[in-house]
Parts: sequence; structure tokens; C-alpha cells
Amino acid sequence: MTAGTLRRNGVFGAAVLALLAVPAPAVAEEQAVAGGRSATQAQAVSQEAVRAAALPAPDLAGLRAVLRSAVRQGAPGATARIDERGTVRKEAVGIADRGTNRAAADADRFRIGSVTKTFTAVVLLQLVDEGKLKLDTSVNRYLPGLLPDDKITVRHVLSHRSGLYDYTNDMFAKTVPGFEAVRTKKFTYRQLVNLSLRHPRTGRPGAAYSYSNTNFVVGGLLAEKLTGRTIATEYRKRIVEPLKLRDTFYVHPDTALPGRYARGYLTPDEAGAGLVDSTRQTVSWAQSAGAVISTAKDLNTFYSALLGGRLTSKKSLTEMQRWVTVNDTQAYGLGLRRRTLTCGVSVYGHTGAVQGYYTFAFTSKDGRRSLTSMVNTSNNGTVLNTMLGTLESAFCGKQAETRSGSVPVERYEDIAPSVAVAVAVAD
Ligand code: REX
Repeated sequence: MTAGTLRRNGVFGAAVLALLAVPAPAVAEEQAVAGGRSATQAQAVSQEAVRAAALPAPDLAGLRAVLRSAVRQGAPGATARIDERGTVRKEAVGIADRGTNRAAADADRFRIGSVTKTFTAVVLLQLVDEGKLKLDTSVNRYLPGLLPDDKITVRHVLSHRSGLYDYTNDMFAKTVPGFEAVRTKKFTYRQLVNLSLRHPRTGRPGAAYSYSNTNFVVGGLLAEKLTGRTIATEYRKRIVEPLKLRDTFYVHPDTALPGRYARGYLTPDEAGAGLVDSTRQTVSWAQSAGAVISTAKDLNTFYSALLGGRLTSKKSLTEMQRWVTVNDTQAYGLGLRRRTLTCGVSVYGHTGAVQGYYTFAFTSKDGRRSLTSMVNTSNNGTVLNTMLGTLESAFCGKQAETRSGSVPVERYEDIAPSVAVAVAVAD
């Protein structure tokens, strides 16, 4: 059964929505963090600190096996890179360009999708540090009349608890036609927000986690309003230049990736249909929610710096890590995901999905070990699920295998509900 078939049958919509429905514990977890730690929580935190200091060695053979599986399952190419205190481990399988058959390589640039959300959050948290923005203030205070409810705060937006509908649900209900309809379009942020506001809100402000790209479009608007400069300038001045990220760009609305890059290949919904080269696009539908271009090396540098406390104040980094529960193994902070792996280690970063590319970029609690893995296809839930195994190999090493007997299978990735795709159990 293909992803398309399953989606058409509506099997997944309900299941994914059930996973995303945020239960009361989400708020409870956040309140616990806000209101001081219980003994159990303090113990969990110290155990986490011990684990971070002594992570199992990465399993490079396992990592390579995961990439090979992803290629067997339909990704033209797959790469993974681990950076740990100056030591680099990298693996690449398959091809970056189906036209020339050029092999996939660690240095290839690619579209990082929602990993962009952490960049946007960092810009905003730096503005908090500078006293120009307050997390618990209404978005409308900074952008009068933008949102239909003054109770929606900056924190709600950055933690996906605004209740603002995700306009990409409609946009990409049909994968290839949806993509082709926006491939060369240029939207303003406000046009995207207005697409969202055509729909009822998904919940009360602050009540529940409900993933929505709209939130980080609002984030981009806030950054531009408060600084009087473009988001491209803010990414460059605040992140790219200080960290010397030589392969990180925000070229919106240009459609080309600069320099050497992996081409992206979108998987159509229809079983058996050929991959669509989706490399060139404005990514205007995502902008500050998903349009950055980067490399594995730069993303590893970025997350190591962030968790290592080099991009924001300590207080802001703590705010970014006030977690709202997503499901059993995942939580969301402010533009930051936390995933707990089978060996008990938690990792911090973000996932990304834009047409033709899936990215996983995560680091350890102390920022010392970072992994970025990517494939140059998307809309292939089997591949997406397989690639989760790169986190297991990188942070749990062989412990991941001995515990579960195989790479763990998580059936759904947390992406916007209507664009989530079905997965088959990994081979
Ligand atoms: C857009 C559709 C999915 C992709 C999306 N992407 O919301 C954001 C993102 C920017 O990166 N989210 C990640 C398309 C997962 C995150 O926040 O962690 N799918 C595709 C469809 C399905 O069109 N009909 O797979 O390329």
C-alpha cells in the first residue's frame, strides 16, 4: 500500500490527529518547568546531564545501513554527518543529481525546511535579550490588528499553541499540483496569515500544541517589524556571520540554491509515478517557517552553538526549553524540538520537510555531539521513518540495536496533520 493510497483512504488523518491532539499533560509539563522542579524532575534532569556527558559511541555501520535503507526505499541520495568536539564522522549514499549521476556528498547544500524555525526563534529570543520583545505579550501589541485575538502571545506562536490554522494543509492537500501552484509564487507574510485566518482557529491561545507554519510566518513578521530589517539580514547578522556559517543562505524569493547542492526530488502521491525535480522554487509559502538553505556542517555548528549557550542568554535558552508534550517521545519548546531516543538520551533540534528534502538536525543536551542527516526526496513516509534511525545510530550507538533488536519504528513524524504521510514498517 502506498502513502497516497493510505492518505486517500483517510486512514492516517485520524491517526495523526490523534497523535497530535495535545492532552492536558502538555500544559502540566510546562507548568512544572515554570513553577520549579519536583524531586523526580530534578533527578531526571541530572540523569540527562550524566547521559550527555557520556553518550554511547556512534554506530557508523548502523548509520550507513540506515542511509542505504532510505535509498532502497526511494531516496536518490542520503547523507549524515556527526560533529563532536572537532571529530567529524560522515556518510553519504546514493546520488545528489539524477541528471548527472553525481554522488551525494556531505558538503552539498540543501533546503532545510522547518529547521529554519529554530533560526527564527533565535532571532526573536535575541530581541527578547535586548529588551525589544516580551514572550508573554500579545502579538497584536507589536503588530496591531494582525491576529483576531489579543490573547495570542509571542510565546504561544513560538510553541505552536496559538490556535492559528496551518494554511499549508490546504495548499499541499494534493502534493505535486499543490507544489506546482506555488513553486514560483511570491507571497507576503500577511497573505499567508490571511490564508490561515480563512479557517476557524484550532484551539484557544495557550491551550494546546497544534503544529502550524502560520506561527513562524508571524515570527518573521515580528522580527522584521521590530528590527526594521529583512529576516535575511537578521539571520545573517545574528547567526550566519557570528558562527561563520559559510554555506547558509536565505535567498527568498530567488529560486536557485547557490554553489554546489543536492537536487531535490518530490515523491508524487500516485503509486509508481516518477519523482518530480523540485529543486527550484521560491519557498515563499514558508519563508521564515522554512526557506533557509544550509549544509550538515553548518547545521551542526548552529545547534552546538545554541545548546552550548553561545547564541542567546542563559535565560532565553531556558525559555526555549520549556517543553510542551507532543507525544510519548517528543516535546516542543520555542522553535525547538526534543526527541527522546530508545536508549533514554534526549536530543534537541528540528526536523525539516520541503519538497524534495527531509532533514534531521539534532544535538545533545550540552551541544557537544550534533547530527544532521538528510535525503533528497520528500512525501515518502517510509523514508522519513527510516531516517529517524540516523538519530539512534548517532546518539545511542549500538545500544539502540541491542535494546530493540532493530532500528526503532515510529509510525508517524510530527508534521502538519494533513500533510503527514503514511509509512510502511521499515525494511
Ligand atoms: C509541507 C509539505 C510540509 C511537504 C511542511 N513543512 O509543513 C514544514 C516543515 C516547513 O519542514 N515541517 C517539519 C510535502 C516536518 C517540522 O516542522 O518538523 N508534502 C512534501 C505534501 C503532502 O505535499 N501532501 O513532503 O514535500
